[in-house]
Order: sequence, then C-alpha cells, then structure tokens
Amino acid sequence: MTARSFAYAPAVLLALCITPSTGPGPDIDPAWLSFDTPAKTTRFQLIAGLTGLNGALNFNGFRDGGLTLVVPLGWHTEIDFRNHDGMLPHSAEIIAPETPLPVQPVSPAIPRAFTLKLTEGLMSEATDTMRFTAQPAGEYLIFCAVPGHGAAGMWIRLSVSATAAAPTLLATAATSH
Ligand SMILES: [Cu+2]
Repeated sequence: MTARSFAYAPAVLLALCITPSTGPGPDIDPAWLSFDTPAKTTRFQLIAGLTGLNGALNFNGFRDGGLTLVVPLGWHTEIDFRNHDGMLPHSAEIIAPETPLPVQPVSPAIPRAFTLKLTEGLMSEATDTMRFTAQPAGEYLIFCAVPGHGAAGMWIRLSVSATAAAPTLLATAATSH
C-alpha cells in the first residue's frame, strides 16, 4: 500500500522538535515511501545523487538533514538504495548523530542498517537493500560513508518515533551538524 497523510504531521513535529523547512526546496516524491500499517512494514527509496545539488553529494535531492524519514518504533524497515550519480560511488548507513560528522564508515547505530561497500561505495546505478527493525526510538542520520561524503553534507535524517502512527517524509531544516 502506498499512502501519504499529513493528519499527524503537526504532532510529529512537536514530538520530535524538528524544525520545518521554510521557503522553496526540493520536492518530496510520495512514491519514495510506501508502507503497510497492519503489517508494520515500510519501504523507502533512498537515491544517492538524485540531483546535482552539492556536487551530487545528496540523497533524494536533499543534503545536511533537509529530509527526515519518520518510522514508527518497531516497524520492519526496508531501505532500497540506488546510486543515481553517474560519476561517484556512494553508500549509506544509519548512524548516531555526532559532531563533527565522521569522515569514514563507523559502526551502524542499528544492526544491519548499512549497504555493501561502505568505504568504496556502490557504482552508478548499483543497488542494495538494507532491512532492519526500527529500534530503539531516537534520532539518526542516513549517512554516506564514502570518505568525506557525509561530512560534506551527504546525509539525511531518520527518526524512529514512539508516537508516530505511520511513516512519513518531512522536509526539515538543513543544518550543518
Ligand atoms: Cu556519497
């Protein structure tokens, strides 16, 4: 089932203290996110280098946390990674927020939440799928672990929420972390 609802978005924003972005920004394609509420499963299409933003060091056209994937606590989560960048290899892993951002792969914050070839990256149009259970609740980064990429802005956010009723994608304020 593919669905999208904004009914609970204000509550999510309050609960997470996420700052909504203001002004025009990249579009969120609802096709990126699908979920099955009774089964508590969700799938997210994570696209490295979707646009030329930041020298293609972006996910789905967003950089520096400008997009947040919210997943309810305990849901089975599948992130389908694809490298759309015709030039550079990329990878992805779920990491804990830290300052400064790492410049190479670190241990994933959620077991199995990482792609193949974290350091070397996956070549253009290569794909990999990470499957994990969204726990524990908290704030995470979806981070490109190719050396230097994440620190240069190639990361978005994952929020594992104990209060959200369904997954959602939110445009959030891009910040240097
Ligand atoms: Cu990268």
